[in-house]
Formats: sequence, C-alpha cells, structure tokens
Amino acid sequence: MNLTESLLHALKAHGARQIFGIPGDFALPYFRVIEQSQILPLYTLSHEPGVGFAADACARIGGGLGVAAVTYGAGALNMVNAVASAYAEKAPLVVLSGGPGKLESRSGFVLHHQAKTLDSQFEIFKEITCDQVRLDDAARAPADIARALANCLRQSRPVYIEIPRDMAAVPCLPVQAAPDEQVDPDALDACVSGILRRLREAKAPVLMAGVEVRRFGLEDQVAELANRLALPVVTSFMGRGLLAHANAPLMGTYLGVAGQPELTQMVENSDGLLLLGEIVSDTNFAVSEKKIDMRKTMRVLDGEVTMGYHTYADMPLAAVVGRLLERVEATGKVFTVKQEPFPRHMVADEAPITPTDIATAVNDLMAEHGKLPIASDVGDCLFTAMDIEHTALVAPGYYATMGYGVPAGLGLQAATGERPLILVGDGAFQMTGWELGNCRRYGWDPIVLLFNNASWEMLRTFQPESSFNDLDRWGFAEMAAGMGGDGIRVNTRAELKAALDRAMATRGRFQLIDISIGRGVLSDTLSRFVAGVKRLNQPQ
Ligand code: S1T
Ligand code: MG
Repeated sequence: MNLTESLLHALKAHGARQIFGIPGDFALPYFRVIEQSQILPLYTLSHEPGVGFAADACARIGGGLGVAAVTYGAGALNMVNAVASAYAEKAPLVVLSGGPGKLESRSGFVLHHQAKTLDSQFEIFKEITCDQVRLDDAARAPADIARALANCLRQSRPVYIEIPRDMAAVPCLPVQAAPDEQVDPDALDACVSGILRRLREAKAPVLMAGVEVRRFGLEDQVAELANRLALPVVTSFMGRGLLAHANAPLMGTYLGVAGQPELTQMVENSDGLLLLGEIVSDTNFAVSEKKIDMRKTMRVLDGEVTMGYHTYADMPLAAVVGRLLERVEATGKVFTVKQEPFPRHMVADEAPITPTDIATAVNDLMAEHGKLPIASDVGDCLFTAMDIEHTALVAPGYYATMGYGVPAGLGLQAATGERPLILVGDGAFQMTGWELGNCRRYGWDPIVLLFNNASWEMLRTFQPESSFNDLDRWGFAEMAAGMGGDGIRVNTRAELKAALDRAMATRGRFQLIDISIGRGVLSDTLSRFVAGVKRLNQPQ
C-alpha cells in the first residue's frame, strides 16, 4: 500500500464517501492514485471555491467527512474562503493539497505557486483548520493522518493535509484510527444533573437545536429527548433544516425581530433555554427583540457545557445527550406543539412574482411530489427559505458567503443521490453558478431557482442610496442550454408554476428557472429583518 492509498482508506473509514477536486502539477501524483485506486469517487469541478463548497455540503448532509482535493498555491489558496466558511460553521472538511517535494524545496529557487515562503500555505491554513499535517515522513504518516481525521470529526472543523508530490506513491502502513476520547463519568453526571435541575426549576424551558446536532448525528436522539422532557424545540437561523426528518416537537426557527412574534417571545422570555450545539453568533442572536440573558442559558457547544458562571470542559455534545437520555425516563409519548404556518396554494395568475410566492410555490410542489433537500446561497433566497416547509437545508447562515448554493447543491446530489432544489440570487449565481456545466458528465439534475432582481438587493436594503448595487439583468436562462441543461425566464406566477411542474417532470438535465423579481421586492422575513435591525440600531 502507498501513502495516498493509506490516506484514502482512512478517509473512507472515517466517513468520507467522495472527493471533490481540481488537480495541478503538485497534485498529479496523488490524483493518479485517487483515480487508479477507486477507493473513493472523484468529482472535478471548474473553480476551487466550488470544490470547497461542494465538499462542505457533503460533510454537512452526510454526517461524515467532506474531502476537497487541490494543488499547491493557486489551487489551495483559491479555496481559503470556502474552508473559512466550513471552519466558522463547523463542517468536518478535509483539505488535501499537493505540495513541493524534498529536492525542489531545497533547490534554492522560489517555486511556482509559492506565495511568500514554501510554508506560507501551511501557515495560512492554520488559521482556518483545527489540525494540519504535512505527510513528508512515511513512518510518521499513519499516526499523523489518524490524529488529523480524529480531530476533524471530534471538533467538526476542517483539517489540512499536505501531500508532497514525491511522497504520494511511497510505501506506507495502513492508518490505525485514534482511540475514542474518554469522558470523565463523574463530571458528566454532575453536568447532566445540573442541566436537569435547571430544566425542572424552569417555568418555560425551551430547547434550541444548533448545527452540532446534525454534525454529530444526534437529530433522532435530540428529538427523543425533547419528547421525553416535553420541551418545545426551535432552531436558530443557521440551524434551519435541522430535525426536519426527526419526530421532534419542532415549533420553528428563532429569528428574533424577523420571526413569528409568538415564537420569538417564547425563546426570549424562557427561564431555561437549553442551547444544544448552537453557535452563539450575531446572525443567530443579534436580532433579539429582548436581549437573551446568556447566563440563564445552558450552552452545550464546542465540547464544553456552560451554565451560569460554570463551565464543564471536555463534555462532547454526544456524551451529554446520551447521558440525558439515560437519566430521563422514556414516556412513549410525542409532545405536540403549534407549528409555525407555511404559505400554501399560490395563485397561478398573471401577477408578478415575489420571494414569498416562490416559497409558496415550492411548498405546493413538495406537497405534491415529496420533500426535496435544499441548498441555498446567501441573499434574500435564504430568508425566503424560512417560509419553506422544514426539509434538509444546507446554507452558510452564519459565515454568509455567497457562491455556496450551486456547488453545494451538486454536493448534495453526489452525497445523497437525491435531486436537490437550489436557491440562489443573481449576484451569487454570477460567482459560482457556472459549476452547473459539470452536471451532465455526472448525471446531476438539480432544479435551480434563480432569484433575479438584477441587484445586490440585500445590500441595497441597508444602503438604498448606493447605485453600485444595481446589476445588469443577465440572460441566465439562455445560457443553460450551452451548459447542458434547460433554462427558462419566468415573469408571472402562472409561468413560475408551469416552469416548476415542467422541471419536476424533466430528469437527467439541470433545470434553471430564471425568476424575474422587481428591485425592492423582498421576502417577508428579510423585510422584517431589515426593519428590526434598523430599529434595534437606532440611537436610543
Ligand atoms: N462576497 C461574498 C463572496 N459573499 C458576500 N456575502 C458578499 C460579498 C457581501 C454580500 C452580502 S449579500 C450580497 C453581497 C454582495 C448581495 C447578494 O446578491 P444576490 O446574490 O443577487 O442576492 P440578493 O439580490 O437577494 O441580495 C452579505 C450580506 O454580506
Ligand atoms: Mg440579486
């Protein structure tokens, strides 16, 4: 076995099911082994940001590892934003990069693709990964790989693995997985007793499920716990899509001033808010109508549990949820809650289309054909997704990078085999929408809803006086055929309904629906979000 094969077997053993990548001369040797060994399927895309976003989506939806394989310098550094997004949003992404070999590193020349020093790339990735290894010693490589992959899964953060091009085919032993981390049982019991006591004493406890619940495969366990404790469940903006397929008493998504007032008050007035795996970020909590007193919450995140002024270290979410389930008697009952309403039955008439019409039409489509997994980009399309029925959703709700939607949709279909729905604005589509041109060779056929307001509309809502947010209205629909798909421009609700029905009926080719939306026409959620943020930021 050679070093790359050892690495690939370890990736597969740790949950990787595919690799997205773009090679380069520093990467050709390890790409050759990927292709010849067939240990993991390789999908190449057109631009490294798309590679990173697609691999990130695989990590999120599959509960295993996402793998992004690139070349040194121009390739890896082109993917920094996607890896930073994965770091911020706790996606277990493995970055594989080719690198210079020993002899060329000592040549005395500055090498092509080198930035400042030969180690610059390694140093840059230290800032956006939780572990980094350079496989320049075959004897040490198995242990290095085991440590890095264990950290990737335990911390649910990206790791960086550099493969010098003279090492790819060097003989190497198989990787032995690192031993599971041990949790102090007494500390765990004390911590769980503290949580249960606070929940018992609370008059209005609420459970908020965050992204770690998906990352560590705990959705069913959390749903069961909520039913046993008769705890209403909400997700944060970033956690939208969680528990969609679990039997949880899920009320909806907490959006502060932009959300359903009843749900907002329930969360903000709770005297026992249990945050499981939730990132305490501005996009999740800065739009609170009434500031949430974090000292009254129980936060289980990043391997720690914080209650009041006490923090229990080394407390993985899975251990805490597991022990809670051991301590709370099964009731066999399902705790029912009032779910947030979703718009249905769009009138298919000659009226122009609003984002809320799109959500309504998608809800009607899923009611007829079953749920579709969704990949959403940033922009009003993501706020519109808050009006779509609960279904699997991957989106950069906190790091908020554009360009995620289309590549992530391709990752979803590669990872699940299910046909995804992609929500993307025209500005974001201009960035990475062209990855659709890779669908034909892999048989992917996403349905792409392109919110075309010819504008960076989200920015305009915050700064209406700036005309630099005006974009030209590109003819995206006409471009689809040239990329191997079908495209149509729709201007009315009747045209939207017909286009969706046709898209659903057409398999084997991506379907791009270029939806004309007037400038300044926003989703209800974004309108409330902007009004709320402006109100909250007014000088008191
Ligand atoms: N560049 C990247 C890679 N990500 C970003 N989030 C931004 C810039 C800033 C930015 C937004 S929202 C937005 C930009 C440029 C406009 C999005 O336009 P479009 O995709 O057409 O969607 P919509 O018209 O619905 O707004 C965030 C706030 O920082
Ligand atoms: Mg736009």
